[in-house]
Amino acid sequence: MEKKRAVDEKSKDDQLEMFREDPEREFLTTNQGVRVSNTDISLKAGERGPTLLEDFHFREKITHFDHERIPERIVHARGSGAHGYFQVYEPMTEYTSAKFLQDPNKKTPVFVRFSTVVGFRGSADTVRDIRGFATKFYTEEGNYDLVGNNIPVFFIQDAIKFPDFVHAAKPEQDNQMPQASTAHDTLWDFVVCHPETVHTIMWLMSDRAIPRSYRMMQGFGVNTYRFVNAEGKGRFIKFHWRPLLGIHSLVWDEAQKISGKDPDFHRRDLWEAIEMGNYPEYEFGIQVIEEEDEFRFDFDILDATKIWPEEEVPVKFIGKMTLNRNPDNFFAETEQVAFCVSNVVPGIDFSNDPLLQGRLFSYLDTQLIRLGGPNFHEIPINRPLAPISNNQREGYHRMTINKGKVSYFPNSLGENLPRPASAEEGGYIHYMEKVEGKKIRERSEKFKDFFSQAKLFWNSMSEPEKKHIIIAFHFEVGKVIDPKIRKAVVELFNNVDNELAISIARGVGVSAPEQKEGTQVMKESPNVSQERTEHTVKNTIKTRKIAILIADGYDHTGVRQVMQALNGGGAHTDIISKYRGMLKSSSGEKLEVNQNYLTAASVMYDAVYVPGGKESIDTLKMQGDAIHFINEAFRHCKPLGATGEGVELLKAANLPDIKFAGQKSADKVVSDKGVVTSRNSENTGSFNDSFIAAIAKHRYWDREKKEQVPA
Ligand code: HDE
Repeated sequence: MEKKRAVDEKSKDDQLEMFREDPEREFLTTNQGVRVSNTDISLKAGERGPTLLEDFHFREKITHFDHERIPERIVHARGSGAHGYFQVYEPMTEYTSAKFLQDPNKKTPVFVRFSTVVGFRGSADTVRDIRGFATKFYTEEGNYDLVGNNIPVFFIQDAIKFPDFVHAAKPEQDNQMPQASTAHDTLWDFVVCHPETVHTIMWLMSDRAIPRSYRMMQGFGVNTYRFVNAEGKGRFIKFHWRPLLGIHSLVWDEAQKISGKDPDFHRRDLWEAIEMGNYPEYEFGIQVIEEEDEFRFDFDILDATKIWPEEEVPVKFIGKMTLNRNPDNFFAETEQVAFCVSNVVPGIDFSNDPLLQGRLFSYLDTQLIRLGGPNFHEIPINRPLAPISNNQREGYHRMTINKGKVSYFPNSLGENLPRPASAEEGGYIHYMEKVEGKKIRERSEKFKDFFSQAKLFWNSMSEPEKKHIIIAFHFEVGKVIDPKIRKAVVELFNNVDNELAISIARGVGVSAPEQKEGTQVMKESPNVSQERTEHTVKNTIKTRKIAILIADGYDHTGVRQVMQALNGGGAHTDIISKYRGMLKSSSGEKLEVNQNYLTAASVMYDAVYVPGGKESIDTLKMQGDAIHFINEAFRHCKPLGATGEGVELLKAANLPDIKFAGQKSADKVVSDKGVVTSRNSENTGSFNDSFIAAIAKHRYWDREKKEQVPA
């Protein structure tokens, strides 16, 4: 039995250490510890004879292999995890008694799992989907799981609809298509049958659903929870995470291409960032509504299809989470981690949000089948740091050897222990909310307003974001085969905005709908927009990936200067050329190529730089792959930089409507819609500053107006 331990940043790691196996044992053995003399040839009756049943090593090896898989999660099957810690900024005593939210010096260990929702375990990372953002806090009072998403609202209002929704969203039941995509008839049939989905569908069609990185997306608890302080005062709470690197997304064409080039794009990005010491950080925020204000809003605060607009209920940031360690073993940790919404600690409680109420049942239940029985809390990644003491016994794969005779309460044979704890002793006391009512299958009236917040969302988008939403509809609904569903989608979204509906209609072969009475809503909430929100930053290039295109005869001084500046700002640079190996500069130095045109593509980078060197540029100009690299990055609105003769390569790519640095004023740096050029390839100082500022902005949406770029 594990003893009580102090909870600090290292304590989960220490606990896991007891279960880690050193792979460098000298001899191969069976699971019984018997040394194996041959693991390559099975025991046979003669060189060409049949295999013998008595070959226990063969049977054990094959049997174990045959049973290696466990069922994947019904939703959120595809995921990636990381360890880290959480620290509160100041004591939250006024709001909650939760101990991990009191002491700013305390580092509470966490394990986070990010995921997509619809795709199978082996599906691509960059599909259009909501992302899961689930956090397990190993607090001194027991495990607290905050199982959130990167979009603050949900498709349905009542958990009883979840199986219907997921059946409609998953591949269709007759042919198991399409994989990891909502662009098909059953999903959109579900949508048109359920107007409550409209608000979340707006978010799903937005750039939120194609994040650049797990490290650059927000997280939301979605459901309404409760904080309860030591005096027993309760308040309604919504949880938020905001990434310190800013909130950034891919563009749709890019996301689709990455699915082929690197289906592990987000998993790799998270893994590599942590390996390199670029630890992802997120601030933890709360929105608070006092109990007496429960009915003050024009939405029901228990409705998970609604946000609490930040203009009405501001977010207070109360702490920070840092992810600083990759798992040792994907299966043992990321696959076997079991998040349960019902895992709460004293000071955190639930609300009557009907989606949350259903979730409280579902998560524990699903682990029973997925992890094979009621003892999954003993799996190392799920073990709390707080000691466990109760009378639960036996079941599949029980690890704990409970000593003594007594496994019941009350008892006289075992000093009546373990006994329930009072509130003062840390016992969990459920919030004493007064509840009364008739047993009915009904929702409150405000739940029936399906469109106001969808309109609020649409009104709050910047122009480029609106355009992306329309393109998303063109793709998703464009793939729907049944014309009556496409028409019904247009009619449904005509309740949100007539211009939106007309734009959708144009792309999906449906006639434009008339303006509906009373659908104009003027309200905005800029924080729902990724471009307008105060929660993003656009002043850092930390951890961005920059591709540098070169060939033999490149200008060495220029490359080194620019690389130094980019790396100095925390960005990662890769040298890309036709072949891997070494390249020779015009002055004889050498540089190693990290990727070739087949192993890399512009979609895997945030920006592209082309240094000078006449011979290098003459070669690149003749390479379609190099020109394509530039065109594609331009089309995806990424910053491009070029110095010296490098400018000629950008010119050769026929980028529409872009001003370049001219031959005559060598020192002048020209920056136009994220394309930064300078004819000076020896002294790149002011070029570096402009290029870094351009990369920090991430994307130049203005360029989307030029659709003639062939990439
Ligand atoms: Fe989940 N959800 N969900 N969900 N969910 C699961 O639990 C469920 C909902 C979320 O990385 C399952 O362990 C119901 C909202 C995440 O392991 C399952 C409803 C939100 C993860 C389940 C919802 C989420 C899950 C499947 C009511 C955002 C992955 C495997 C409609 C707040 C956790 C599992 C991980 C996983 C049920 C809705 C987030 C079946 C019934 C809303 C991040 O129990």
